[in-house]
Amino acid sequence: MRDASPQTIYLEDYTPFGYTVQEVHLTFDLAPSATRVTSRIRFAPNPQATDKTFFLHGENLSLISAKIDGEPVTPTLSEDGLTCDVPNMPFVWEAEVQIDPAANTALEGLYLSNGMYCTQCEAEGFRKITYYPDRPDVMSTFTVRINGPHATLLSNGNPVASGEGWAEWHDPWPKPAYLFALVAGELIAHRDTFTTMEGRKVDLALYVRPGDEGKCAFGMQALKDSMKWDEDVYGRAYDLDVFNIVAVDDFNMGAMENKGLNIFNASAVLASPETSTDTNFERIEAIIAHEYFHNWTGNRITCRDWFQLCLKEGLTVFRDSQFTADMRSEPVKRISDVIDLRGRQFPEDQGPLAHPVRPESFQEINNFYTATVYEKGAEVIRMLKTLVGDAAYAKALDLYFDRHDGQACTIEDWLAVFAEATGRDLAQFKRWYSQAGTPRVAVSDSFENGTYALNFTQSTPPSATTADPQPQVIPMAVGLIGPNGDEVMPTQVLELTQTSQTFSFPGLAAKPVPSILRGFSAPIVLDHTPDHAFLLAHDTDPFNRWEAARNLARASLMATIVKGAAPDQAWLSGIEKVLLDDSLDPAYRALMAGLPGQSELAAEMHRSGHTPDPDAIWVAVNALKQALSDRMRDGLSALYAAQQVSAPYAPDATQSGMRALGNTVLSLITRQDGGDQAQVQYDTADNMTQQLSALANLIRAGRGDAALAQFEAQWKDDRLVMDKWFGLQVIEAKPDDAADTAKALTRHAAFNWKNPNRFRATLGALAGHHAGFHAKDGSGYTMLADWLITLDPVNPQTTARMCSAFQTWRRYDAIRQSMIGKELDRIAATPNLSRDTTEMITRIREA
Ligand code: B3K
Ligand code: ZN
Repeated sequence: MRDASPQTIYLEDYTPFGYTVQEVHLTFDLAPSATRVTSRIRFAPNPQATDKTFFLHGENLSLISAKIDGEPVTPTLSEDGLTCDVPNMPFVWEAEVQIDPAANTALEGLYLSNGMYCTQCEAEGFRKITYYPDRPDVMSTFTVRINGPHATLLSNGNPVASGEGWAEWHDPWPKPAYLFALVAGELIAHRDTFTTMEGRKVDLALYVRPGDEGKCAFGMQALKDSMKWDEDVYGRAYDLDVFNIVAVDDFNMGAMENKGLNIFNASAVLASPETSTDTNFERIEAIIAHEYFHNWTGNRITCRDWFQLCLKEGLTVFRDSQFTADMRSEPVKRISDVIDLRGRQFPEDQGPLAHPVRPESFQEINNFYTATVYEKGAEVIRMLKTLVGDAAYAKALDLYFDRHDGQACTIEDWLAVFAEATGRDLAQFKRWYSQAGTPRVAVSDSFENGTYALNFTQSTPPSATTADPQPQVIPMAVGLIGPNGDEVMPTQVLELTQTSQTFSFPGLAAKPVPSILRGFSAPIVLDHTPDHAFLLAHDTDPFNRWEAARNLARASLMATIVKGAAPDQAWLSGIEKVLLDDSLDPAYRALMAGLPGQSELAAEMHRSGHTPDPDAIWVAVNALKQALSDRMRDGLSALYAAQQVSAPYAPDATQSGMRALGNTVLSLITRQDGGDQAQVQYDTADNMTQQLSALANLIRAGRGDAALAQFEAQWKDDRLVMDKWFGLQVIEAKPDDAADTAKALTRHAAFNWKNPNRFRATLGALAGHHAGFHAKDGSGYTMLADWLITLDPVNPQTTARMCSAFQTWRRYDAIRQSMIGKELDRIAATPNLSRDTTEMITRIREA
């Protein structure tokens, strides 16, 4: 429902709640449209708080009865909660409410997904379950009784007792309500055990719907690997007798770290070689690790308020990226993370939705689970680690866990342990948490009398939330390479703190070529044009070698788009060499051959004073791929054959790297043979990585119809595979056909738009198809706006998230801007638009 005047919440207004909660008892009597929730909560006045207003959040609840210390009371009800007179001493609050899980399409609170009850409480969903101080700084133990006729009845913590039609759970670790969870349904458990370094035997279970039993083994192994890794690397052991994961079909995001009962989008946990790609396997491993790592960074130590979200999310993303780097390849993981950062976080930081890693105000907190909070938040921690060093990082983390276990903390608490462990003053570093925008660093150099000098000038453009950005602390990892290609100075981390700074390197025989921002040591844009071809050939830093290839490709594409130049020979010959270099990891070689995203090229054009033309970008990208294919024509078959794996399928780094390179080469072959090899791969594939890639090539070659029909017939009963079928047709459509293809798919019998995975697979694919979404006739814009308007009353959270497709609208020409502006106006004018979507559209329109 539209809030007449949506309220803005400010970080600076934080005050503690007037009461502490000592104990929560909940009883659920489950019924699809009339679930009864009875709560018994022990409150006590909070000595830390001056405001003693007793306000409990509550939304869409029917209050049946309320009592204080056993006596009926009549609270004052409002749309968002209740107030009540309470004694100035400890008391017991009891309430009974009725809720309607079957009508809950927003997938927040308690809802039904294919007949299974499940919950999503972060950030503010618990208030849709019962009246409660639904804020992360109110922590309590929970005891939960579930009455329902289901085989599986789960909640947080340890099982206490159960019988026919009921189960009781107790979570001994105090937690905020956002970590509460309940699941009830007819589920099958895939079981295992893990013994912690403290000798505690933990029963593990992955609960799935019947039919999905065969897709559990990989997720379970990933869980055990994560548990072991957190012990080995961070010294953190698990702390309950059981750890349960449940897969659900209808879920707004990837997964949720509820204490002892993680709930996962089925797409983020179920995997089998036939139905999942290597990329799916890697993502699943990372998400399982991420949610598991939250047990310490998020659950044992949580956030004081939602402005501190990056305290748990930035740190946990950083930890899961360390895990993936350890499990697989560090350079490949780093490159993939930077591609993702540039693809999702940079546009956010450089557009109307820019906000600091720790925002200072919001209307709807769900709109701030962003790439900035998560991914830039993780980059900030990576920089901190680079600056203080590994040993000091470990010491600071130990101090953090010791000092703050069981608390709800702030970024100030986090930085204080680093300041204390290292003696550093982090006042300037803290700007990374308060300033929005991507810093740009320009580089110039000189060489005189054997001394090489590098000058760095940093600047951050003003943004919606940061009018006057100040210089930040930028760890700049730099190496120097001599003219003969040998490294003359291994990596050193220079610390930039001022607007302009010069660093000198004496004693050099000749002017070196600098390799700057090695390992992408800070989330910035570097303005520097060294000899990229030289660095591509000689850089010892794998990230910067990849970056050199990227820079060459970007320059080549820009020259084609702006001046009609032919593809750059330096890129073509450099990449050919890399692709044929068997001494390099195949996964790395596949990444080297990748091109910058089309949206990234549009941003680059806009920045350099050109109006991006999505069609011209599309044409240039295809011309460069064609040129590489033509150049390598004779060697492609052998290179492809060398990547075929004869061993049984395994989703490990070695095999998936070979398949990644094999599929990169297949796309080059398709440009020569029109899809013959792709057809062979499609017909013989025994795993989804190769089947899907072959299908993509066939569509691109204009001969995908038969394979698409075969694929649909083969996989019509597997909803996760069918999401791929929906998405791929849009992703691979020619720009002029993208919106029509998406439209036709929305008329398909299997297009269940209320399922977020299917909605995202289809409409998200359209939004991600740069030239298709920005088709000249505006069909992409209208199509997306129509569906956002349709989805908003049903699922505001997923709608609001997808509004970001419009965030870059000011880059484009006047006609496109006017078409998008009209769509934004149309969405904004929709009656009863949700608070989530209203906030997003307002911020985007203000650009
Ligand atoms: N903490 C959850 C995200 C909740 C999103 C709420 N809109 C998953 C995660 O980051 O691990
Ligand atoms: Zn998280």
